[in-house]
Amino acid sequence: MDEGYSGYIDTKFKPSKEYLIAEYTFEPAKGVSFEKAANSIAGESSIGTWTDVKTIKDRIKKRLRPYIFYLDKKSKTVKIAYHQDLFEEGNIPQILSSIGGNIFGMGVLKTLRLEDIDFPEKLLRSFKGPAFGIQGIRNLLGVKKRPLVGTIVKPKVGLNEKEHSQVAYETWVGGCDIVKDDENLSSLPFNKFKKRISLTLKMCEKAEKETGEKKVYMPNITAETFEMLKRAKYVKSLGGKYIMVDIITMGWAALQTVRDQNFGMVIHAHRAGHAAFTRGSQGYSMLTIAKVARLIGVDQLHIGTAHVGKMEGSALEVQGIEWEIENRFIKENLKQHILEESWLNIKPIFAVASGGLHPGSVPKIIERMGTNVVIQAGGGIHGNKFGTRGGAKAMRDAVDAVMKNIPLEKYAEKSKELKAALDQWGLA
Ligand code: CAP
Ligand code: MG
Repeated sequence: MDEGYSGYIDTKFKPSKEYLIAEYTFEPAKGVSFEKAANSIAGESSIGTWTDVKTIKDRIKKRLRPYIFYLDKKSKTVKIAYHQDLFEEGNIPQILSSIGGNIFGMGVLKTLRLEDIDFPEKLLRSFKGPAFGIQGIRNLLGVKKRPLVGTIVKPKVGLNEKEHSQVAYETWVGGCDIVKDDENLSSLPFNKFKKRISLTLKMCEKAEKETGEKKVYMPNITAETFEMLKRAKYVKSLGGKYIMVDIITMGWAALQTVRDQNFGMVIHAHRAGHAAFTRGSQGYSMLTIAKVARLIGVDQLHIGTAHVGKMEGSALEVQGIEWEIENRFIKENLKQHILEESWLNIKPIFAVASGGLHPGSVPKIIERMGTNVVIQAGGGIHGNKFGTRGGAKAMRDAVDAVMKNIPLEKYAEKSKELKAALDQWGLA
């Protein structure tokens, strides 16, 4: 068995621009050699199967055979070049079914992780990428340099539409730029989508008038695809500028559809469930998820907090992802399993740091993630002893303090809300 998967190793091969490169780390199953396992990955994700088939042609072998051109047993890494003709342009599900599909279930592997994908120009140009990206969002909000400040209405679910809109209003007037729904709030018996959106967008307008600042609301439109499009259209009809989606649970095809029909709105990407793929040594890396999301065209994406907040993800890993999504040209970094990539016309997107953050987290977030970041706090705002408005003010004060290079404790002498937050949760 398995004689079909062989002969793909060629460490002298130098992939031309017509090849997609995938980097994997893996551990073979007991008794299986590293080379055998690598051949199986390469074969099953392209033209091979477990035995030689009589239907294979020389022309297929010649043009479409994969090349394992890099193997390193110590770091358990291989790089495989796949000819671009193996992939359909503009079709993420097909690409991932090929290089990130069956191979995850193969008996010859104990673990497998798709670390990164370097897309060839032809494939890259077949995707739209983000409509707005970092600069588009900064223009929309009129915020030039500082990080954007956001909140998630809390409790996650439970508030009715009116309560929801009121909490949103309080955070905007307190100092937040952005208010978003939580990932599990869609249209529920006690909080219906249409009513929530219309009330909250009205409050957004009111807050804009009162503060003289631009404010945005990110309604979670996640649902079945046709329903999602209806919801997006509704948001647009009421003057909304943003939509939010749960990119993992909705699926890549649905995300492509929403990007195609975004009605000119910014797309905020929540990644709930990503860790089912990205945690540990089996699955896709978060870097891979982030690259696919940028390619399809989300404008901002949750990538973690660089070990400051409540979610898993080392500072180094999160920084690597941030570098990838914020730049046009990425240099290879073997140690971090980051491949070279040229993003060409695909715009850079905003990193969203969220999960367990509070005002005391802000200095470290900015130190580790820079100023091109959306800093979001749910509990860290609505848990402030001065309530939601005070909590939002504390968060904005923390960002302003860091931008002015003033230590938070000092800034807190003139901000009772910030002081309360620091007393409650300390400095990260
Ligand atoms: C944050 C959050 C986000 C997480 C997701 C939550 O709330 O709304 O969904 O940030 O994680 O429900 O936990 P808090 P990630 O500010 O109250 O923690 O951004 O890592 O995908
Ligand atoms: Mg959430």
